[in-house]
Amino acid sequence: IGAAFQIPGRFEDSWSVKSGHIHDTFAATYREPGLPRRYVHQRLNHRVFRDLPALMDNVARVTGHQWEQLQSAGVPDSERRCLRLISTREGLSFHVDDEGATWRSFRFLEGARSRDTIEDPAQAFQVARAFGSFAAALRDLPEPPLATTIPGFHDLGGRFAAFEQAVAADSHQRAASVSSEIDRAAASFRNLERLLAECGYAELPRRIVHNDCKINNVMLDDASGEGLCVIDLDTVMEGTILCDFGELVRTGTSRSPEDEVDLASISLEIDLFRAASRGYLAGAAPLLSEAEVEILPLAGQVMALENAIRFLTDHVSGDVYFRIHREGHNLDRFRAQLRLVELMSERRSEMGAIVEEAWGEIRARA
Ligand code: GN1
Ligand code: MG
Repeated sequence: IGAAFQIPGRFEDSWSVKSGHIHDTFAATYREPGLPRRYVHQRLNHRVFRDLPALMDNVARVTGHQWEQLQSAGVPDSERRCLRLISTREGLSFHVDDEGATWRSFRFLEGARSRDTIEDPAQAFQVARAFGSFAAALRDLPEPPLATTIPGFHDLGGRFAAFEQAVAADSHQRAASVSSEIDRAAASFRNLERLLAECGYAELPRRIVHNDCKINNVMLDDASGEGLCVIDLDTVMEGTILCDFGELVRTGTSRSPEDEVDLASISLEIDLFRAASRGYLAGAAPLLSEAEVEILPLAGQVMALENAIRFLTDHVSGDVYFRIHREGHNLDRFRAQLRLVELMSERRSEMGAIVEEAWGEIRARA
């Protein structure tokens, strides 16, 4: 595959990067004159993303825009602060192999890594600021609008309807064994639907956002700990700040993994929430309206429930969407996410006070 791309060196070795639930990711070393250089090769999931050329056009435009911004601001170390796509030998952004699979390649980001769980507030701040700045940097992306790579991606009502359909179809005869989970998901959805309507969710501005602000989608510098580069740009398209902040809170304010089976061990850590709020607001400040800030305390709950519903849908449907590593994995993910919904619901007013305080500090500084 590497031979299809503009990689000057000789292939040495490659290994599989087992992170992410969607694509197949590999890293490889090539011996270039004088030094070994590493690249990332990804085989893209065409069942999840139906129009891969449109997706790659989005990614090329977004990374190109980031690169131009970094260059014109004279930021040192620019090549470590945004993804760098490698063109094919024909000058395209992707390669289709003999089996019809679509591949893309990036420069490997040396001396940086992502985390699946947050270790301390400083890390939460760094990840959050990187995502906030990412959204702010895209506010002047030139026309035309980006393609919608997954229709209805964060349409909670649509996700719930799909869930109900999957339960009704019950293609793997699993619904009966999870009937109490199905009821809890439905009750939680009804409750949140009402809260969102009260908070003016439908009127939120639509912007170009990341749409998948899971903490492991930021690369942190090994030496300084700085949030260097936002990755996983496949769902960058129109959306809301609520979903970005919510996904960050879902994944970054508990130290438990997404699929924790010991539900009693899951906790919401308010120091991590405070750091994430400060970081995100600092990064996205040039962009945010008051209405967007006001709804943020509800965001984590929304995204935990959205993911919970998607995991349970996938369990009932026979695990066709998210890669699983054990039997019942999507059900474990569902239970852990629903536990987070409960915890966040209990502490919503506390989170509200923190967001208000952090926003006040930023406005005072401005
Ligand atoms: C998927 O690809 P990855 O692992 O970063 C999913 C997200 C979910 C997440 C749950 C395109 O993200 O929406 O929130 O898993 N991405 C897509 O862990 O569906
Ligand atoms: Mg990812």
